[in-house]
Amino acid sequence: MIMPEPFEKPIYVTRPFLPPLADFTSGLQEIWSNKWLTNNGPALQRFQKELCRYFKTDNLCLFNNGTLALQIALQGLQLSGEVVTTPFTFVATTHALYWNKIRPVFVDIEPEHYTLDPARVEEAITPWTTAILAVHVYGYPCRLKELAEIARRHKLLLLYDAAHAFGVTVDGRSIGHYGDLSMFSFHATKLFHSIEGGMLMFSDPGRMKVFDYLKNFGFDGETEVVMPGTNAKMNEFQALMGSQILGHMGGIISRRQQIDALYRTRLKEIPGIHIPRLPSADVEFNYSYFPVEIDAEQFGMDRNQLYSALQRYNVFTRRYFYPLVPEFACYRGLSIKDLLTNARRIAGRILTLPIYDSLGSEDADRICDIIAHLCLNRPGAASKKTPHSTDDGWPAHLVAL
Ligand code: T4K
Repeated sequence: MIMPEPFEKPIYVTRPFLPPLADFTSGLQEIWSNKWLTNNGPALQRFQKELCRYFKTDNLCLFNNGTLALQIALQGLQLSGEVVTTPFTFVATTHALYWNKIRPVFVDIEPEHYTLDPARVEEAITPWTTAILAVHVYGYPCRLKELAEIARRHKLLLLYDAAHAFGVTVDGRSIGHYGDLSMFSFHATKLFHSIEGGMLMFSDPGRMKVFDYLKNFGFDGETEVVMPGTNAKMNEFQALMGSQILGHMGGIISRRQQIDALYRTRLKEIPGIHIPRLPSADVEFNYSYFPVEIDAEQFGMDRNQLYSALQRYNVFTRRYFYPLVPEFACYRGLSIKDLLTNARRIAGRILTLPIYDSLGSEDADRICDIIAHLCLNRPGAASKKTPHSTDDGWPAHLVAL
């Protein structure tokens, strides 16, 4: 194998899609002439209508980010006590519970797609449990039917953090139609974004008014405040960006699908790399992340060593989601009954590789070359060293870095 060279420019785990600048500029002209920058302006109203068409629902509400959307959801639903949730997520999922003084009860995930294990959820339910908060992590749908059945039997609300799941459908319906409520994040790092942004989608139209109050200080008209709300409104620039990207979603997802396919073909040949299989045929997937698990013994170096080695090649992968949420200082004191065996093992092995629409196939191929090279030249794989390798198995030109 030819020794791969480091990338000249950094390759990040993701890069945002941006609409053609000329399109955005003409949208800005409208904002300039309206002089309406935020507070339910015309761009926001248009974006909301477009999303209603996209998601085939009227029950959605926009926010300035996903975290506040989730916090407001929990507040608006007046949840309290305990909520059964996953430790394998971005910390914002848990923070939203804490901001509402709700105790997170962490239970384990299933090993295939890293979503909540329904059997563990059921075991964790107590008289204080008010809801289940599950995460469609990396866009992989949770066990929708099992969780719905548990929620129904125990009279719990079923909430989904669908931050990663824009564009995912199950049986032809957006994943946002499952459960009582879903939160989508439109952050710049997501495959669909509005710079920052978030959305709630919910089954009960009666919730809309409360969410609208809560994101706008609780105002009902000009002279009345009906509840102590906060400020979580999406502004016109965010709405314009989201609106312009929505039309490109088909192309964005199919380009990601090509990269996903390339990675799968190339990486399956490398020992010690486990690639989660794609979701079942009833799911239209969004390819929002490309997680792999590293088996240190077979690969020859552990996940952290690979993460660091790739950085020397200018490839900046991420360890989403390591450490697990309960291992952060602010949650370490919580007593957790579940051993979280799968979650702990996976957090120690997971690595998310770069995937985004503007990543060239030749770049994805080169990332695979680098990973293959690092595996072949790992310390101890003496018989397989290339002539360019140093004694400890590192490529010579990297030792000085
Ligand atoms: N629930 C879940 C399951 C979530 O994953 C998230 C957010 C939330 C809730 C909360 O939703 P939001 O309140 O964020 O809407 C990022 C994002 O900030 C966060 O939105 C996301 N999840 C989380 C998984 O990842 P970081 O700290 O890893 O992002 P950062 O700034 O290191 O960006 C990663 C890479 O992306 C950079 O190395 C380069 C690239 N990048 C990033 C930005 C911001 C760009 O190329 N351009 C950019 O503008 O948290």
